[in-house]
Amino acid sequence: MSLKVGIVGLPNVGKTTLYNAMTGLDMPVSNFPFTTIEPTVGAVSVPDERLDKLVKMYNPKKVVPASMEFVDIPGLGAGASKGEGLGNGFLVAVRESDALVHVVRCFKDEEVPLDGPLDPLKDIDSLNLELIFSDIDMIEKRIDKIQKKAQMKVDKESVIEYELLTKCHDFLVDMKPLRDLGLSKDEIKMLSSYAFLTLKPVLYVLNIDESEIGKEDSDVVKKIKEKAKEEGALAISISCKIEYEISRLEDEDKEMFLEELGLEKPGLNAVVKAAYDLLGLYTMFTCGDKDCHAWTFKKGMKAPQAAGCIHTDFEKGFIKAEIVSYEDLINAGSEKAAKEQNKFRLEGKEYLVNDGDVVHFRFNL
Ligand SMILES: Nc1nc2c(ncn2[C@@H]2O[C@H](COP(=O)(O)OP(=O)(O)O)[C@@H](O)[C@H]2O)c(=O)[nH]1
Ligand SMILES: [Mg+2]
Repeated sequence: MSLKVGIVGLPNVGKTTLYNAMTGLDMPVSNFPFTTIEPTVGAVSVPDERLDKLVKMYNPKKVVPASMEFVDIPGLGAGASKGEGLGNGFLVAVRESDALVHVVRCFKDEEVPLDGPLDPLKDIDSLNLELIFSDIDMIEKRIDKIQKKAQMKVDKESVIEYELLTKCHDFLVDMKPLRDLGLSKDEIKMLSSYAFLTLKPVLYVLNIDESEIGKEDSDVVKKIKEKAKEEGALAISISCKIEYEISRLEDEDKEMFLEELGLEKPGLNAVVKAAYDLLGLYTMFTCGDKDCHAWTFKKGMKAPQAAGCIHTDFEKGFIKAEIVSYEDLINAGSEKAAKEQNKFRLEGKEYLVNDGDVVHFRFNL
């Protein structure tokens, strides 16, 4: 599953700080806008308490968590859709992302330069506007091409496409993102080749002051969370700087620091989990005394396709899947006990794999 989450936001909001915290890498972070000059991709392990419990049960030699890719996409200042800042080259990186994490600056820090007064809601609009302009631009180019054909009703496809694009265009010029338009599944499928930027699922990461961690949300954070809800987007507030510091600590120190902050877990866990959900991803596990492995597959996949996420041969030669749900296995206490309680099932090609299924695929080559 090579799905990518693009990290976007205005300059100096903490994108690279968040990226470094998640990936464990150390890309340059500074107060200069456009410090990051190229999109960088990094793998991030998906935190999963279920895997931790399975590891306790199986005691394997090796543990492999599910992972997903995040891309630090710089250069999206106001005017990006017109080639300003680092230009619209970066819009390509946005286009190639399957979902977006939009980092919003809510922290006050005199030392980190800001373009005008701190105004997170305005910042959100200003970045979203660039994405809207880019989509409008793309639609207008396409409409120019097919308009004549559609109006003369040369073929049915161009008429349908023209009408759909016109509907999208009218919505965008009202400065609204396409994800709010309520398009049907079929319409979304028809539009998939355009990879519209405002149709991508979004998670707002509100980068708050460290003094606000664990406190009640500030008014502006509350407002953004409401706005996100209306848009069908998600929002999480964390301090990217503190998350970065947490990510660099050894386990023991980490726990102490989290306790001091009044946090149960790092805020990053929730960010990664939310991004995973945005992409419509599920996790299945393969377990044994050699290794415990969490695997990512797409919600709605049948057993052979899910098997293909482990190895293409598994899909080609799929015979059956031996399956126990995570809950049944944990409740039974061991694989042996779960088998004795008849909690293992044999499923065939039509089985829709569930989130948390512990699987063993039978295949032949
Ligand atoms: N006070 C504070 N500073 C931060 C925070 N996150 C990032 N910064 C600082 O803001 C500056 C820009 O951060 P960076 O991650 O490079 O932002 P980017 O331009 O969005 O990639 C750096 O000096 C960071 O140390 C935060 O949560 N609090
Ligand atoms: Mg950066």
